[in-house]
Amino acid sequence: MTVKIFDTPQVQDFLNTVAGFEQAGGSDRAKRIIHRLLADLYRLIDDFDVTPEEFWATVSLMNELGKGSQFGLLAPGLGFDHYLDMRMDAEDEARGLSGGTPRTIEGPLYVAGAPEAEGVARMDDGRDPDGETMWLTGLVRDTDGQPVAGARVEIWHADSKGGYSHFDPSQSEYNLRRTIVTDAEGRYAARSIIPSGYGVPEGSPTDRVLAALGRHGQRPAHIHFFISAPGHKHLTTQINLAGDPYTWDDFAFATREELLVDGRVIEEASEAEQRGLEGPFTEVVFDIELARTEAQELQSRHKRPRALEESTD
Ligand code: MBD
Ligand code: FE
Repeated sequence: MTVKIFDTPQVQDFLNTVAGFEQAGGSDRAKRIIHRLLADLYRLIDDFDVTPEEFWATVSLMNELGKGSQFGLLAPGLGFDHYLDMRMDAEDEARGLSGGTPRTIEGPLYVAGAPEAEGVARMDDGRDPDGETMWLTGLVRDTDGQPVAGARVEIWHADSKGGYSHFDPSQSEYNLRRTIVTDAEGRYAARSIIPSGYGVPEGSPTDRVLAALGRHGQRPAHIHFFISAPGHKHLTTQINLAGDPYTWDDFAFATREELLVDGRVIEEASEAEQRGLEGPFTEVVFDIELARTEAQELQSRHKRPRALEESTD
């Protein structure tokens, strides 16, 4: 038998009590948000006749997600990260702050405190036997085309197996993570290895949620960037290496047409020599355009708990 009780005064009064509406203390915003969230969930339980078995299986799944620190992984899979991007894009548009290279999601695998270099850096530790040499370079300019010298370009990406240092204990500290400061011409350059795509760990709680939706947990090969410079809007973005089967089938919904980059294989020894490389390599060029702003709060990345980053609240 199915019953519907959500709209009764008893349930509505109960929700007000649970959300702390009758208490003087606490945060008004927290109360209103929790009230809405619980009301939506109570109604969902009523509408879908969620059984106690289903409810407690979900609680257990959430415990497992938490135990594995996987909420930050499930979030992009459920589109939250991209949804926040869509909201920030709309906000920029409304404030007349659009223009420049588009943003896309940070993801859960950034680690603060990577080594810094001026102009050029080597990012890989040379220990990935399948690592194919990549030369990653580009110019940072403002939206008027003026080069931005001294811009901080933070780059992080996966190895040839799709693993990220810090989270993959088999890699050395800060492998494939660097901060490069652009030179007088606004250029950054990195020697690294071509990253592989990422896959959500098989059988993990995140994987099980995606499987229930008939979805996979794969990301195309990509490289993450934070770019910042005084007087310019902080940019969080990624590039995708073109030709990946998951380019338009990213479980994290981060692909944007403007951020697709074609790697160019270069065989000439003279070209390698110019860059201090020993053999054939793939050159990946990503030029970045930063929007100008005097607003200080738009010039740095948003606060978020991150690995090895001191929390600020
Ligand atoms: C990643 O490498 C990533 O960038 C995202 C968004 C989610 C999981 C793994
Ligand atoms: Fe990633």
